[in-house]
Amino acid sequence: MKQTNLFRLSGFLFTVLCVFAVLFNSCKKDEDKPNVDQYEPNNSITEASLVAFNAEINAWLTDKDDVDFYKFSGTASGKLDLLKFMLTNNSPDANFTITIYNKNKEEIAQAPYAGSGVNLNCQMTTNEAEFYVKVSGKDATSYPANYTLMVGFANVADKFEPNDNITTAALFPLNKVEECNLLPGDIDFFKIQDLSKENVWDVYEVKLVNKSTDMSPAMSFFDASKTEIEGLETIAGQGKDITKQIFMKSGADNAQYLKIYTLSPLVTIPANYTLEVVKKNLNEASEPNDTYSTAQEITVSGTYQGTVVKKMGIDLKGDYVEDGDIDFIKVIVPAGKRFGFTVSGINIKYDRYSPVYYSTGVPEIFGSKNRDTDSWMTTTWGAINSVAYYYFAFKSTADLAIWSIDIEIKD
Ligand SMILES: [Ca+2]
Ligand SMILES: [Ca+2]
Ligand SMILES: [Ca+2]
Ligand SMILES: [Ca+2]
Repeated sequence: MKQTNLFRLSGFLFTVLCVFAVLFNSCKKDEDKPNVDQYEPNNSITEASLVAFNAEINAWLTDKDDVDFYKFSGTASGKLDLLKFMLTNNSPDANFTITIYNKNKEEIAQAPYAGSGVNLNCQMTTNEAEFYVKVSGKDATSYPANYTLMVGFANVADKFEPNDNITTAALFPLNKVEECNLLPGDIDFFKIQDLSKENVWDVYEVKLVNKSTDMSPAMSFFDASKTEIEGLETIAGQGKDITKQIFMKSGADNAQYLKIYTLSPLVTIPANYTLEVVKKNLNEASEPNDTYSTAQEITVSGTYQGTVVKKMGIDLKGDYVEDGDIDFIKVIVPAGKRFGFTVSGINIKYDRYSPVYYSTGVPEIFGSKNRDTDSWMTTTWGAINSVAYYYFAFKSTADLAIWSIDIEIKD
């Protein structure tokens, strides 16, 4: 017996699963049979008879040495699908097998003999649409031994196929539950992107609900440059779900890629799952505010808060080395007024900038960056004779850190 489970050949993957139904045929009558087998001569692969997918072939093995070759050819959809081979045994005691060849006439699988008088049902996953099939048999006590054969696609690919590699990843809608499935050898890639705003960090919850008892789901993530993000790979046992939170920046230049596959072989095919990517909306309404030119403007006294959604990586020298959320505020102090502030927030760092005296002025960091943790300070400048713009940039050494600033503008 040839391989009947997972095996790869020439870059595409086949799984052949066979199911034998112990159904002794009794319905085919002799009057159904034409006098000659219209598919003969078909005794070698080079003289295979061309047959359409889903057409019922009614034919005979004329003697114990007869073999019948068929060629099936269609247009490949590019999607991995289940190809079913259904041979109905119309002979009382013939024992059939089928052998499958690829378009290059290379053998890729042979089904086990079904048994005397027993039907043969096989399936395999493929994204090809050209095959040769050989029907052969043994053990019949009388010839010709009649059979019917039908080969056709099950059309079970989900709506996101083909998405078997990162370059064909399907864009996945946010905040919507979608039905998906895996076939043997299948991998599903999805592109996660949020175009609602430019360059705003947020948290997205990726939820895979496993509808299969066979599938051991696995998930990994890749950045916009299609490099795997370390530390995010998640696996679960058979029949288990996966929920994973990711940090991602919105906008056309930003995306993450999600890869879903199974660690265990599938028995029930396809293995269904639902997928949902929920945006958590954890950033403040004034985003994007990551540069001084998009700073949140503050003109009245009060307490202001925000969230640094994604921390910034800091190296041993204390320099920022990773992209993260920055929240700028711009306090507008009218001429003749004084201004005081108090900053608080666990894991919050902030840069304070020298005042500028025209609204489009480029601020410069005032002295060294303030990176005290959990610190607070109050500063009051003397009133000056011009409107003044004071910038602050809040950063964090931990994700989802909340900053708070009390601002007092007074005479
Ligand atoms: Ca033949
Ligand atoms: Ca896929
Ligand atoms: Ca923020
Ligand atoms: Ca921000």
